[in-house]
Amino acid sequence: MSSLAQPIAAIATASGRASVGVVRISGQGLDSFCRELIGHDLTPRYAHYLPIFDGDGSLIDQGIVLFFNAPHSFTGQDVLEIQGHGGVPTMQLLLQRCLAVGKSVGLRLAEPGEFTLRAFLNDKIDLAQAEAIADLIDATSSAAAKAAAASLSGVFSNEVHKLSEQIVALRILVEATLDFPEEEIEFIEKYQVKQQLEQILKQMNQVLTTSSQSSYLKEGLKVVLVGEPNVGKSSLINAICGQDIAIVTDIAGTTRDRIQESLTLDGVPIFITDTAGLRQTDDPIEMIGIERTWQAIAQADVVLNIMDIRHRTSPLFSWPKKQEWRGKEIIHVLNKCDHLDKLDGILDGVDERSVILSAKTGYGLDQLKQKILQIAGRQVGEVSPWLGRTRHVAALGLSLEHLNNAAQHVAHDDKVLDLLAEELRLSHLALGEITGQVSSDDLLGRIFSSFCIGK
Ligand SMILES: Nc1nc2c(ncn2[C@@H]2O[C@H](COP(=O)(O)OP(=O)(O)O)[C@@H](O)[C@H]2O)c(=O)[nH]1
Ligand SMILES: [Mg+2]
Repeated sequence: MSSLAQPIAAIATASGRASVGVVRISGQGLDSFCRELIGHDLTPRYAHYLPIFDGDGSLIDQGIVLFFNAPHSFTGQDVLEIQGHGGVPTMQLLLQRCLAVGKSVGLRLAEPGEFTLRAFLNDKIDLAQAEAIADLIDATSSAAAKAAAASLSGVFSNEVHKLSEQIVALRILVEATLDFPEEEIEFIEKYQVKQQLEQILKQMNQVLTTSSQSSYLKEGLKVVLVGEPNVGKSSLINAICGQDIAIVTDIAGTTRDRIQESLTLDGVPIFITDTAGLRQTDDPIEMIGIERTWQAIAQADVVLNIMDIRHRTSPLFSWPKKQEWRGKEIIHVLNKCDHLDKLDGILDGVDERSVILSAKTGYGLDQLKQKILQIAGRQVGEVSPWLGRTRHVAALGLSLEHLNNAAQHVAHDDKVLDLLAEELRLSHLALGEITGQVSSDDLLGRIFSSFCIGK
């Protein structure tokens, strides 16, 4: 990773036609650079309206120049922001002029995410907050943007810190008692270790659930439509997406390959897949389609088990042992309800994840969408408390696993303190990866390289 001392510059705004564009520079001790570029000293945090001249004395642009002196800036270093007119040539000229003036101090172009990386390395923000900046910029819905803004303000990091602090408090107690093994049992009772562990486990489970549900806002929910031929899968994907993307006929086996479409439900990106109907067949092409259906099920988060309401047969019931179903959220869709005169009592005693629907008339479609959103942990219009990433979910899962092991040791063993200490250490370590207290160069490289330049 590159040296923090070297100053960096980039155009921070998107390239194109815009009223304003920003060139941003970060480095240690930019005073002399500013003096040479502008001609005089700059008052920190003051909006200077100034001309910027090229090397030959010709005017490039007039704009607002802001100087943030270290450590009171986004990166924690001196930061200069030049707001010029947002055309591409003007922005390029301003950047080139900065690079020319800054040559003597080693000013170079910034890499993607390098300003944010500096903010992280200078303890201005933690790793989860740094990720939230990228998530805020990349958000594809207002719900995802609001959740990312909450993460950036530190809501998620605070939850992780609270968990960390409780584990640390317990670690200190355990490690202090390690040298006195004869006091183990009294120790566990005296400090109510069991109860403390239960309390932390409960909290961690809640944080994990919210993180995993909110990660759907960013990463989307993979939904697959599955059923016997002719139950109305293709009709339903068309109805959900509001357009004819799949061929619908009453000839069984019409859909031979997977058809994918994406849409947004209340801010949650949904990737929906129509599949070939599952049945026993000798047709080699249909067999390939059916193989792909099983693959689609294996990759999905949610399975819509579509049935004809009059027969209610399903591959889920014919092949219940297929491992592809494992861990999937399943919604049972009783389609073609327009064939029935009366719908009363049909859902009595049936799994609550069932919906009566007609892909033909649209009956039940809103209810189905609600059920899909519920799986993503969302009530319509609700703001998620923060935005999780898969990385956070994995780290929380690992931390939880070690905490569970710790609880097991306490529950089953007498001489447990050293094992308990080790599990608590590993649990704490996993949490540290979320906020970046423990992080490798490799991890940082992967996170920051996905940023846009100038951020
Ligand atoms: N009456 C009625 N017919 C439907 C409904 N959904 C699908 N169909 C009909 O059932 C047949 C098979 O539909 P299709 O969507 O191709 O089923 P798939 O094989 O599961 O993809 C077509 O003739 C559709 O028009 C529904 O809700 N009501
Ligand atoms: Mg079909």
